Amino acid sequence: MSILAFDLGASSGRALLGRLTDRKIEVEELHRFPNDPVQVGDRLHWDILRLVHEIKQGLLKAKHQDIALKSIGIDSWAVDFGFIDKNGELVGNPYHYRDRQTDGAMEALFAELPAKEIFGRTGIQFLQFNTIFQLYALKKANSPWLQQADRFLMIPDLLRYFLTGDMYNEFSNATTTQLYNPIKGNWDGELLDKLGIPQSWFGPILQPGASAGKLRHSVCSELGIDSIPVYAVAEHDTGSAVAAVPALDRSFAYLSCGTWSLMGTEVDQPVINDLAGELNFTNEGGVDGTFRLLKNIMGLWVLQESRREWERTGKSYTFPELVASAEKAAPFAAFIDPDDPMFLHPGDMPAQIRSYCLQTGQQPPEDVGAIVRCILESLALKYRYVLELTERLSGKQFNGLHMVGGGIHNTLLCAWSANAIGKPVWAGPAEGSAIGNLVVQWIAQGELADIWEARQVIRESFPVTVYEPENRSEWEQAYGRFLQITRLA
Ligand code: LFR
Repeated sequence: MSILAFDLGASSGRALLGRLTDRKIEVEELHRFPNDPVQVGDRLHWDILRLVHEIKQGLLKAKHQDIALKSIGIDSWAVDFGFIDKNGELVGNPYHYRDRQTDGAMEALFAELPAKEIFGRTGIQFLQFNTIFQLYALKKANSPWLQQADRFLMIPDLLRYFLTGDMYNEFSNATTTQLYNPIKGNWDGELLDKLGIPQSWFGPILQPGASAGKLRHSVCSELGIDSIPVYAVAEHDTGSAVAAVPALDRSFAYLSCGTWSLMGTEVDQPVINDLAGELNFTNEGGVDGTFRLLKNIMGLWVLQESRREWERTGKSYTFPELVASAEKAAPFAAFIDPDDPMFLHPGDMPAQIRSYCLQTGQQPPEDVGAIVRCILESLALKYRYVLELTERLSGKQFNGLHMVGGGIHNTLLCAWSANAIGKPVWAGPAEGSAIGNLVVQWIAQGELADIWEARQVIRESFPVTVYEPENRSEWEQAYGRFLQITRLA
């Protein structure tokens, strides 16, 4: 019997079909579709109704291939949301977290509510696009949405609602709002009161693996299919990706590598203390009561945006071409801190990189190969920095790094990451989020015992490529210079 995972990522959305036979997972991409944000005037939106359409197309493809589906689950990136009014209708068209509405919102809110208190209550790192700041920005802008809103749903909650008619908030995503209190195990009512946000918007929280209803009658009759159970999975894509890390050792470090790079370790209890606050680490809710103690790193976004910029100016390169050009460029010529806020919004990244280099007294990279090399080396070195912070904060020592997600197709980045951290990188699987989504459905159905059996089965089903560290002394020296230039030291 097959199940389906809808995984909505920044470069595309996918419907991945999963089959589990004799402890072997097989996956097949049934449907792939664009998930581009839509700029309207100054605002950056989700194309939310198109996604409902694409999900239905995925279900239709299953029908046309005579695939009987036992269940489906949906995951996507965190923090974004929509509102439902009291008639059950969508209010407005959800914003994308890279919209500029939250520029300055963090600082403005901190003047009213100290950062320390917010972190103490939620254990979530400060990123300007967190839901709490998006809501604050909507309030400051007197958005009429706030008058119309009756319920708050994160994007996968919203899509699930459109498919099932049932409204639930899923746990892993709920934690990323920075409105959830992991100590209380519920929405932080006092925090919501202080922000002037109605508690009544926030509904019951489902754990990954809970039943979340079934396809509603209207969807089934439109598509001519029987109803299918829908599960809450780790609907935060990073939660699903970490569920799919094929670790055998319970104390492991991971890097979920895609548009974002999310690096950290899994913990049983959130780590909420001064050091975690100072290092701006987060505690995002995971599968089986775990938490992801991690830090966001801007990731391949800077490369993806550079490519888009080159394309806009008439020069198209494939990712393999870009990587090949980087390999030929001079090593360690210039570094950026990929997490500088100047790289957050969509835009002309090569120009931003040049201006970062000028500001930090470096010769800016000029040609494509030099720019790509600068991005990839800087990412690998930032991984080293964050891995060391993860060890310091968690008190664990890691003997290597698990990399999962589409970014592992970039073998140069994997190899350089191993060089930068001076430890092996174990890369795989690439479809981390979708596989994590699938295994949580199988755990819910009793096909897999728990997350540890799931990880074992993933390990036996998908190849893991090992990258051993090389050129240690050059990378060690480069790391010293990187820390100085980026002022991280
Ligand atoms: C990765 C991710 C990160 C989150 C960012 C924005 O896709 O979900 O975990 O910080 O996107 O939501």
